[in-house]
Amino acid sequence: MSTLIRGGTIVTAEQTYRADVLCVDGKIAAIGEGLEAPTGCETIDAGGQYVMPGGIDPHTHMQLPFMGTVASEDFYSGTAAGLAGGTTSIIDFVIPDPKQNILDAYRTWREWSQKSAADYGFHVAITWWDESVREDMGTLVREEGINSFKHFMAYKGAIMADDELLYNSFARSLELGAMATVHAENGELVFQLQKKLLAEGITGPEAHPLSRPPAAEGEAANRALRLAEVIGVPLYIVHVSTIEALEEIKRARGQGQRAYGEVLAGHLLIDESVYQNPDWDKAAAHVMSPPFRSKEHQDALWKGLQSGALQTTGTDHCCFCADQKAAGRDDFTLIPNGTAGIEDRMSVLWTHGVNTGKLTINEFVAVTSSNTAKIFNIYPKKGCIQVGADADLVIWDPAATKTISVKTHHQNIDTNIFEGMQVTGLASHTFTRGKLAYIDGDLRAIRGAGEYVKRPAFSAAFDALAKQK
Ligand code: DUC
Ligand code: ZN
Ligand code: ZN
Repeated sequence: MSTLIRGGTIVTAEQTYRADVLCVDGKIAAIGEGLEAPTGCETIDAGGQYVMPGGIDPHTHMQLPFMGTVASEDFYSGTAAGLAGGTTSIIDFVIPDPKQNILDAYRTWREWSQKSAADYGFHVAITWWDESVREDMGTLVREEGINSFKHFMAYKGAIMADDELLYNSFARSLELGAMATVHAENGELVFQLQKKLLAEGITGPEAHPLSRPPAAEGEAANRALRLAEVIGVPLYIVHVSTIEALEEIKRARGQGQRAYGEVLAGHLLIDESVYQNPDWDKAAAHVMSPPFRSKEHQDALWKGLQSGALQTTGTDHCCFCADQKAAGRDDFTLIPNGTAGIEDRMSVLWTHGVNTGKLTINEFVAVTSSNTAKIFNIYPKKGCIQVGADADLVIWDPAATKTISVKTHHQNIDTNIFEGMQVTGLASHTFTRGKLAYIDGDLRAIRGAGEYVKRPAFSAAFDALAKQK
């Protein structure tokens, strides 16, 4: 099967140039001006448009069992929605219950993800510790292509990792050549503040950000980074939402630590006023952790992205509909945490990043795709346009415009946090390993067409680091 994308301007993280791209059997086979279409080859005209690596969302939770319910978006509907927005790969999370065998949990998530329409991989959360977990982490890295382990420093009484667990798992990650990652919020502090707010009779969604102040994130980011510094393991902090956490990353990087930060499209563009909405459902629809913050934090996050202190953008796509959020009508701590974004991440970042001059088009590719591929060791298979790479491509129309709405999105959720936002710059065509999955509003995602992407360990680089210790 071959496709020739003709007449577009290729944009990678490094370069912008006019060339055609020939895709054969799922891979990029040739790049050059005036390429000839082989017999039987489909030709797509990309004149006046950009041809970019498909987006990679490093942070999604499809059909996650969480807070007494299950996320409404499954691996098929979620990856299909991603394809409609130009995202061609995701890294989701296996989250074992405490005491659940982590290999069993991994197999369960692999089963669920069979229906994916786009390629996918997994970070595996370490939610408890014993010798079997230590052993099984090795199996996951050596045999299953897992190279990152996630630690929730929040969610006390459920999946929270204490310092002992962080120490053991970070040290084991270093040994294995895997990246340690954290959700940085001080879970004890959040728990105590939740109790205090409820006791004071503050039970609505407006209490959610009050229970998770920026200091709770800054403290956890500092603690995780300091542990990682002493242990010598690289650390990636997911969904950085505050100045406090960003400053910790900058400090660590400035001291030569291998520290990375991800920012969510939602945290860049939505502020905490959403929790004051007198319509309970609308306020609850924005309950996610960490919460949306003040404009001051948003400005700092943009600068973090522009300066390279934050390297990747994700969504934490985790969908709960109004009937699910209603579980917390009398107690905000029971509102399932999560919001959607996979379909809109690329267009909102283009609109508010590229169109405002904050990001160049090459930086856009870096922060939506290439940096994630590099940090999680799947580059240049993913995140780049070169011969031999997977033909995960998006043809991007910088002039196309739309108003984001729940009425037209493909995500399986009854609300959209970007509702009413006018965006300019949209995917016109999305290819997943050479197959056209989206053309101008026509979503042709195929259930089960996505493949699991193994991510090799970083042994050589890690060996060098471990030796310095
Ligand atoms: N935050 C959310 O909002 N949802 C899923 C997990 C998380 O950390
Ligand atoms: Zn999180
Ligand atoms: Zn998450």
